[in-house]
Amino acid sequence: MTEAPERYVGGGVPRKEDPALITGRANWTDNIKLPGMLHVTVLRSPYAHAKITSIDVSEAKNQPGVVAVFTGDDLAEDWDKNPQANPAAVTGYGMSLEERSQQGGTSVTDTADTTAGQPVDEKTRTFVSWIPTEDTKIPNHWPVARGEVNYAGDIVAVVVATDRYKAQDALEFIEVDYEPMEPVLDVEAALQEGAPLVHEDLGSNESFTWTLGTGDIDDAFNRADVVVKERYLQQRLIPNAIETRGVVANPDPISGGYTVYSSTQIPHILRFVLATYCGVPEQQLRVVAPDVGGAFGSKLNVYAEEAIALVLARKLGVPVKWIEDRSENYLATIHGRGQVQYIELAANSEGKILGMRVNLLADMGAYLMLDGPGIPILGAFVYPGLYTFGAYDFSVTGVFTNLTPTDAYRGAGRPEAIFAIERIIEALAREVGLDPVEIRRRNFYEPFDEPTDTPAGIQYDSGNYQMTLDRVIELADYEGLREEQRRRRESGDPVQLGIGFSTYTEICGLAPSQVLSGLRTGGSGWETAKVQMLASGTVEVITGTSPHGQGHVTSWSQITADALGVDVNDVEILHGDTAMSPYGRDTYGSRSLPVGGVAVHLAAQQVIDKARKIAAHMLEAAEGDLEFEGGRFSVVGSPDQNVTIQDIAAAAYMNYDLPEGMEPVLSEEVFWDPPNFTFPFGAHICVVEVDTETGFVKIRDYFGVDDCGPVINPTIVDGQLHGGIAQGLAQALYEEAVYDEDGNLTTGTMVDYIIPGAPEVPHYTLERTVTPSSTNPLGVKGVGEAGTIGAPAAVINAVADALSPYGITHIDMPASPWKVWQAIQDAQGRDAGEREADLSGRPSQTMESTGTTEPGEGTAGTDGPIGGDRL
Ligand code: MCN
Repeated sequence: MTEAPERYVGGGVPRKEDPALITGRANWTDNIKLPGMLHVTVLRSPYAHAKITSIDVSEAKNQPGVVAVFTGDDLAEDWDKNPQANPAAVTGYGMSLEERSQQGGTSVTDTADTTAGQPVDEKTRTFVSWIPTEDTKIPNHWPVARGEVNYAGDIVAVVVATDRYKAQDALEFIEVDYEPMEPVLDVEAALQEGAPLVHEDLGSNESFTWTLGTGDIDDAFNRADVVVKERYLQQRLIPNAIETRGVVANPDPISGGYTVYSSTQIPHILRFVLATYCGVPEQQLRVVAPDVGGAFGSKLNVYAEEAIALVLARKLGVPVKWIEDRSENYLATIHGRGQVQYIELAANSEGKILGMRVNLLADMGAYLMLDGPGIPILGAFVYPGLYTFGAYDFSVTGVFTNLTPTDAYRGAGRPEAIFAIERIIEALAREVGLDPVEIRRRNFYEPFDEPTDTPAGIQYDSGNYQMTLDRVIELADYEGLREEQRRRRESGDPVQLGIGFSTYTEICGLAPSQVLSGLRTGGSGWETAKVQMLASGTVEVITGTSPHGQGHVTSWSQITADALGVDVNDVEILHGDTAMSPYGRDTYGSRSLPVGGVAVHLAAQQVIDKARKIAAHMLEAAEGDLEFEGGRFSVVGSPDQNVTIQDIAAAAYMNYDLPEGMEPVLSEEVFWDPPNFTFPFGAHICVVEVDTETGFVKIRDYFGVDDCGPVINPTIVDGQLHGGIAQGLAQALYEEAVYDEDGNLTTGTMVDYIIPGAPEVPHYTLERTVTPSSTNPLGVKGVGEAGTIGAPAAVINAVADALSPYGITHIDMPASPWKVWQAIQDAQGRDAGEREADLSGRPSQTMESTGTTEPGEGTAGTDGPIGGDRL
């Protein structure tokens, strides 16, 4: 134990969690081996939509090592075993169990009384928490399908065996007869009259329609000099955490309870939903998130396999393990995005926006997942972006398809929103003849440091948008880039330069419970922290957040060490185990620092408040005469009279001589429910080189100036931005989940689904400005998703900018070489002919042969948009 030499917050303290992670000492779910543990594999439907006419598991049961094989019907009664009224489990949830069951939704939380005598298949079983409207249609979601499969990947049978390989081999011996049905694959077609239905019993493919409106939208459009209208596609993306999903369920024969270890980002939410879904009393269920190798939102869910593992552990009385393989990850872990966006701006002739209409079709996939319906709703609040105007009209329709269910993927609704506004603002700029910078400047808010009303009916916490834009323009040498672009255009260089802007904000730090209740999220937004000083003077912090790559152990240690004036290595951060922290709202929506980290700060302040009283008692001084610095209370004017916080912790622990009536130990717990969300913002410039002969897009430079308020750990924030931007440019140029006409995923491996590697990711030039949030005492804003939210529009704006001389204004994401090349051919009235397959967009594989042309090197053209006939 040492005294803290310096202030840690704002310094690049190396991540404390990394040594274990990079030296093989991490504890992944798949490392867990328990005595007598059995292994589970699942058989998945090869059909997107089919009736199951029969399943024969007899051969599979006879395979070596197989202990049991179950179909959906075999397990139908098991979901309801031991159902118990569990009122404690609903704490913090907006609706009572009874209300939820009455509207036919959410996890099966019916009490024993209400279920008595009711056939199990008459109830709606579902994992969904966020039910946007009262009349939301919620399909039955059996963990193991019964009678019908609704996407290629739906589970139809489960094998339990003595080892994973035997369980896997036995799957081949299960005979399933399917009667294929017409699949629904497209959200626009799904809503057409006479379209096949994903769930016939629901009578429609529409799950819900949610709307938001402010101001007089018709008046805004009537008054407009200019109206621009666009349709954008947000392709489906597949989250690729390094560690796939996995779960171990362990029955405890002594307590009668269960421990579930899961590679999850939400141990607390998982505990509640699993308990209610599977009828396990919540107090008898412990959930542990061991080391978790990334999630990006995909582990913000309660999955069928987690419920299956718990129910099998209960049925068989032994621990069971299920580990997802990468192909299953692609099929059965949620997908992100999947939206069609219709957006319209009304503006005056000077380019000042008057109003905005947004209408979305959001692909829910086959079932409603935990927050699936809420994802486009999160976006609704930031479609207006950094622009202030008078009228806004938003609606989203959630649509069922026979595809993998969708839910949160890094950014969750906000990358889609910022993409749409940052693309259409460029359309408006073209229409009124303004530069992309000028159109933004004319519509920005003036700098503000107090909550400020927005067109979406919420309040942004603080912002200075002009400052980030001015700085990024300087960093990128915008004038110089335009000059280079002009030279290349004039010289007919086959490699054209594109400069793309994106200025973004986002709604994060999820956040005030009352607002979440109004949005019907089914969850609350507080976070908790307990800071306790041990007898030896070291510190334990128990947090309700659940990091899975974000470095909370380091950041929370910095906050605590600075507050208490102790060494950063004397602080231990404990997380991810509901036995240790029964309360917590976990990690997602870039909430952990603005909610959980702030809770740590507040709890530490309470420890200091108590310590001050003890110090006054020990030093026989008035509390008001004490100052606290560097972990030491001293009497103002008599610095020799002092006592360290460690000595106070020891005295508080011993309880020999504390102030009258004071309880022993220095341990304080705080529950912090913030008054508002946080709204980080930034300005990005992407510079691309587009090879007009091949369609390849190379990102040459990427500049960003981001503002997430005061920074706790700059190295971590840099890392968050680096990874976030990489995921954003991946959507813009590379990634897409593609299905064939039967609903089979054709990008089912990492060969077909292009994740950018190091060669595809450019060098980033990043800077930050600091505009403190008015929402919390640290002034901090979240940053975990910012890069992913800002990047896609910057990249596509750059591609469109490079191609503007052809009259090309848009390329759908991902802007693959094929799409770019095709657009150039179309623009020139050429028949591109048939080409078999799309090409990989990896510049590492393709641009080398093309090379780039230095300014002025190209051949001057005489005709046509760029370099005339050469193109
Ligand atoms: N931070 C900081 N100063 C700030 C803001 C943040 O030092 N002003 C630090 C925080 O202390 C924390 C980290 O940055 O260590 C991220 O904090 P925050 O923005 O609060 O985000 P969360 O911790 O809540 O993380 C969630 C966010 C989301 S929603 C996704 S998706 C995502 C992401 O984080 N998934 C990730 N980053 C990821 N990083 C990794 N490695 N793996 C994932 O799955």
